[in-house]
This record gives sequence, structure tokens and C-alpha cells, in this order.
Amino acid sequence: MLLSSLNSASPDIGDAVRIGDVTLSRSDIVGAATSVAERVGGADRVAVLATPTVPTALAIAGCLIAGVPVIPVPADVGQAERRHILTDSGAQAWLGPEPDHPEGLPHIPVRVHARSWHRIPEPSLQDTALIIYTSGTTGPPKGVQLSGAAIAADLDALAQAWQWTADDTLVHGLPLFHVHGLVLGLLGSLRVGNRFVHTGKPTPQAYAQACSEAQGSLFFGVPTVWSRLVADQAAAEALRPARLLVSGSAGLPVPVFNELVRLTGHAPVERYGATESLITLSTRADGERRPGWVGLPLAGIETRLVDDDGGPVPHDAETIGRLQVRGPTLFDGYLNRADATAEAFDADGWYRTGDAAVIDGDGMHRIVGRESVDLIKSGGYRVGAGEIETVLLGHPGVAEAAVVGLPDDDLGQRIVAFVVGSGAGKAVPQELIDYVAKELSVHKRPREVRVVTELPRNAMGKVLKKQLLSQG
Ligand code: MLC
Ligand code: AMP
Repeated sequence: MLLSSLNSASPDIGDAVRIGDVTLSRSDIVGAATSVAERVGGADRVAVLATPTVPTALAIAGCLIAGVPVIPVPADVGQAERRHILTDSGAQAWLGPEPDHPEGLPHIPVRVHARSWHRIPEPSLQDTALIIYTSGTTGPPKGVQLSGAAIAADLDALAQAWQWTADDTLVHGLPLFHVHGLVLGLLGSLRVGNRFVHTGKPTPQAYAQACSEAQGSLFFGVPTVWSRLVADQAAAEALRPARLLVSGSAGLPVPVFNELVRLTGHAPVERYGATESLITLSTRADGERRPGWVGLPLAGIETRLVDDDGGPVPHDAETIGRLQVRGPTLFDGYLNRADATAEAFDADGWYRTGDAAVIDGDGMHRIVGRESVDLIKSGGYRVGAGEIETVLLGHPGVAEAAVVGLPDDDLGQRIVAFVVGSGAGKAVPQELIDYVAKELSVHKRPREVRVVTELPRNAMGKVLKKQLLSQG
């Protein structure tokens, strides 16, 4: 059973899940999620507008109990991205939080106070549990199909690496539509059986409060969350009683690591992964936590570094190679995209992560960058330059567009669009930012638009993005 703490043998606890100011006991979750499962049991696929709320948690838990694949839709999704996700996934209904724009699909509300105690036959763990949409370098986001078995294997390996037990209280304020907040945070808690607190937003004050008032022990954050925390000395010091701080989704800057040690007394655990592979590398609760390094493979995971010709790369902590991973946590392909799936794997089942890394003689890994400049990580969100460029080109004021991620102290990378205006309309930076926020997701909006007279191009007409990056 994927959400094993929801089995009938588990003791009840009064505050198993707290999201915002709503608290549910374990029996509340079992009863309400089973009621959801009974109502959606016949569906092939449903979408959930994944706001950080109790209806989202119950909708997703209910689908997992029923064996109905669920598509978590970003809470801040815009219209073009929403239409793409719904059409591509074939979702039959919205379950849980009501969308402003249902796009013609029926909406099934979650009844938070409904209770059912029926035993529903357990779905096979081999079946697709979640389809999470994630950006590539070009084109619209792709649906990553994750089985219950992959999720279970990952959560069990993480529990081992972090000494994560039912005695923990896990705290985070991350979105519930990506791996970090949803799979690790919410589903991890429902598997391990620990208390789960979602703070709504991942602010320093909310984390400090959850540590003192809810006795939070295990805290998750993307690097932006940790850098904002260390900028607030009182909030950071309030995390001293915690057991473990975990960072992931993007590289944690070494100065932030050092400030966390100084202010909270905790050397953070850093872990690495992707939607397609789930988390594959981590430092350990009982092992070395080295600033700038993401640790060792989790139980059951193999990694390797290859050069441009596919040959081996020495593990000397210096020679950079392309990182590939293999193991039970990998996805089952992109939905409707056999071409992209074939490109992602080699013949022996190694997943090409697209990240460049080094490995030292002890097997410790350091991520040094991405192979493509067109995949941007901003605030821990993965954003494809191509999808933003396509949207910008659909605006009447834009003739040409090139999007890059420039270094940013707060967000890691800041999405910057260089545009050439067209005669047909006017390219007004704020208007273009709002346009992207409305079409894609609010978090994919460029933070800055620079209107230029021409884009640097090579003789073939290809935009020289490295030249744009140097204008950071
Ligand atoms: C601003 N806003 C706009 C807007 N400009 N709204 C509409 N149109 C515009 N033009 C509003 C937003 O709606 C929001 O409102 C507010 O401004 C701030 O939004 P933001 O700028 O996006 O928030 P910010 O504070 O910068 O967010 C930082 C952050 C966030 C760290 C909280 O980036 C975040 O949650 N990141 C986590 C990403 C994550 O979980 N990634 C994991 C991927 S899985 P309001 O008031 O409604 O908020 C993965 C695997 C792994 O990577 O390894 O983990
Ligand atoms: P996503 O699919 O959103 O999970 O993004 C996956 C990508 O995030 C990876 O391919 C990496 O580029 C990046 N990533 C995740 N964790 C880390 C980390 N700890 N350090 C550096 N990059 C990371």
C-alpha cells in the first residue's frame, strides 16, 4: 500500500495533517479520502488544481487509494498551459478545489466531512499513480508518468537516508504540484506516518512558528527558502530545536549552507533529483554533509558519468561528465511522447538527467550545471526557455524573443526575456510579463523583459544565448 500509514492497523493521531489552519486526524483522512475513492473509482484520469489546501490533499489521497491516475495542476496555472495539460492528459474531471476556468470539464468537489469505512481493493503499485507535467527545453510541458512502485521505493530510500520516522513532524510550505512538496512532503508523510504541517507559504516566519508551536522536526525547502531564512536571524535561530533541514530542487549556495550552520546549528542535508527520476542522491543524516555536494546514491540507485562519446569519466572530483541514473525510482515514460521517452533513456535503461556532475573517489556527487542553457531553475521551479519564447511570439508586439536564466541571489536563476518589437504592436515589458503569467503559470513569468533592436545570432541564424548570458 503506497500510503501505508492509512491502513486499518495504524493508531489514530489527532493532528496527522495540518494545512493552513485546518487539522485532520488520521481517521479523518482515511474516512474522507476513502469517500473520495468511492466516488472517483470508475474514472480513468482526473485533474486536481493543487492549491495548498486540505481538499487537494484528500483528492490526491483518494485517487491513490482508488488507483485513479491523478494530474496535479499548478495552482497558479495560466490558460494555454491549463489547456495543454487537460488535452494532453485526457483528464475526465476536476476533483477537489474548484478551478476558475474548468475548460468544459465537470467538477467533483471533495466533501471534507464525508466519511467512508469501506475497504477498497488495493491498486497495483505498478500502475501509474501520478502524471506530473514538467518543462523541457522546447515545446510545452510533458507529462511524467510515475508508478506507485517508483514513489514507494523513493520514499523508503529517503526515510532510510534521513532517519525519517513516524516520530517526526515534517514542515514545509512548498507547492503541492511538484515532486518536492507533493511526493516527498505530503505522500512521504502519509507513507512514513509522521505528522505533516503545510505552512501555506514557505516564509521564514512560518517555518519559525511551525518549529516552536508544532514542534517541527524535519524541514524541507528549496534554496530560495533557505537563503530567505538566513536573512532573518531570529527566524533562523528559531529552527535550532529541529532535527534535520533538507534542501533540494536546485543547488544550495555554499554561503547559505554556512549561514544555516551558524544560525540554526544544523548542517543541511542536500539531495538531488528530478521529476523523471525522483530523488536519487542525498547526503545522510548520519554521514558527511559537505557544502556544495549532493551526496551519495540512495539505496537501489546506480549512477554513472559519461563523456560526450558515452565513455566513462574518472571519479576524481574534477572531471565533469554527463550524469546518468538507473534504479527503481525512474518514471515510466512521458505521456503521449514516445519520441521524448526514447531520447531520455539509453538502451540499458540509464536515464539521461541533462545535468553535468563530478564524482569524488568516495562516490560523493557535485552538480556543476545543466547541459542545456534552455532549461532554467528559478526558485526551484523548472522552466523551459522554449515555452516562454513561444508564448511571447504569440503577442502582437513581439517579433523575436530569446529567454535565458541569469544568475540571481534570491532565485538562483532569474528568467529574463530579450525581445525585438514588431511593427504590429508595442512591446511593453510589464505587459509582456503579465501576458506570460496569464498564459503559462505565474511562476514562469519573466522577472525582466529587455527590449532590444536585434538578437545576437550566428551565421546560421541561431540566437547566441551565451552572449545574452554574459549581459547578466
Ligand atoms: C507577481 N504575482 C503575479 C504577477 N507578479 N501574479 C500575476 N501576474 C503577475 N505578473 C504574484 C504571484 O501570484 C504571487 O502571489 C506573488 O506575486 C509572488 O509570487 P512569486 O514571485 O512567484 O513568489 P516568490 O516569493 O518569488 O516565490 C519564491 C518561492 C517559490 C521560493 C516561494 O519560487 C516556490 O515556492 N518555489 C518552490 C518550487 C518547487 O517546489 N520546486 C520543486 C520542483 S520538484 P501570491 O500572493 O498569491 O503568492 C523538483 C525535484 C526536486 O525539483 O529535486 O525536488
Ligand atoms: P525538476 O524536474 O523540477 O525536479 O527539476 C530537476 C532538475 O533540478 C535537475 O535535473 C537538476 O538540474 C535540478 N536539481 C534538483 N536538485 C538539485 C540539487 N540539489 N542541486 C542542483 N540541481 C538540482
